[in-house]
Amino acid sequence: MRIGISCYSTFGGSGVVATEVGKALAARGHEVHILSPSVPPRLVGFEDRINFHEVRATTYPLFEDAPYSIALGSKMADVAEHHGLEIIHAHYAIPHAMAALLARMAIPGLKVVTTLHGTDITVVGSDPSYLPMVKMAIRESDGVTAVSEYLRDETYRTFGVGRDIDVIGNFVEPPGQERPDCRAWLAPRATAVLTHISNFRPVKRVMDVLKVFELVRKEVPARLVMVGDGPDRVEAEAYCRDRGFASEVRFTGKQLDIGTVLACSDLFLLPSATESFGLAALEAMGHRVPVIASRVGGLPEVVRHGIDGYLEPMGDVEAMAADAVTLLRDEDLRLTMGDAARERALGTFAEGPIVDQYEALYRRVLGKD
Ligand code: GMT
Repeated sequence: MRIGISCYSTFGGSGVVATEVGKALAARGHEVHILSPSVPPRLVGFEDRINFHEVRATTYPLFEDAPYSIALGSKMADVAEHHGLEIIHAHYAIPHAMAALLARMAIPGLKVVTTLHGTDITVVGSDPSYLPMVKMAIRESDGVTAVSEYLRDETYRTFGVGRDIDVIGNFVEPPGQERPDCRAWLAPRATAVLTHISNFRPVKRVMDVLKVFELVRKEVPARLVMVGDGPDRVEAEAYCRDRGFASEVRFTGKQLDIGTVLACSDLFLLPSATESFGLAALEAMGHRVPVIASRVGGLPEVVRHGIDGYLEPMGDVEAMAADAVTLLRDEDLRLTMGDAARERALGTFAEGPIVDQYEALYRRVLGKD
């Protein structure tokens, strides 16, 4: 098949999933064209059957903002026409799904599959300034997927659309074996390493990560590694300085090689306000790292409370810290949970079966079943 994939190029789950799906499809022999404002972080290296198309919205003095959605629709139509695309797979509804529907109007026969990732439904998509168009895009796409049952149900509840939505989760690959041992860079000997990875947006509640760590460090020698960047980083760094534990927290900024950090981590913290799936948690689990997270959104579909980690009410930093201390004081329990987490991540959420589901959906919308 010849497939166009549209996604954001910023660090974030939807771009990661889109790029990894594209790479997996190309490895299976499909021709893949990725359309994005710049090269997505996971699209490193030259790979056969993967093509990248930069989307640029030309500006004009009349425009207050260059109309990116129109430029994206135009690029989709152009690539579809000249490379014979059969499908555009839009990752994150706004504005990729609407742009793909415009391209479909320009190129008869082109099909549109939309994957809903999270805040395109739960936060931004339900805002009245976007809701009618998100609803239309969900209704009119030839296929729609959501990354969890929670997100599918939220979509039905918020938009009242009466159509089938396939649930296809995020996935991970088995971690590569060759990694530098970074534990000595992160923490002194016999000190636990807690890790958080996100884009530091309010929905991630990075201040809760710090509050959990602040309680844990009183009980167990520990270091915290904060990977990523975003609007709440300045406040987070200031908090660590003000509370006198800045030297125990390492802010790494955005990192491509999260595998190396996870391979040196004992626990992963994800106290989000909402999380449609929680790809970062799944990646931690793939590295045998138990997860302590909020019991919100799709996280209970990923992390099994008491088996792969712990789920606590959102904002309950005391409970999360108590869980962390329990695990850090009981190495056998932590290793057992780490093994269970890895088995779940690489079993239920392995790349192969998940990409099979996307392929089957493409065939279905193309009538190739
Ligand atoms: O940052 C992004 O690219 C999208 C982001 C979001 O806020 O929608 O992440 C979502 O998509 C990921 C991949 O499907 C999920 O694993 C994340 O849970 C989800 N984030 C939220 O729901 C907050």
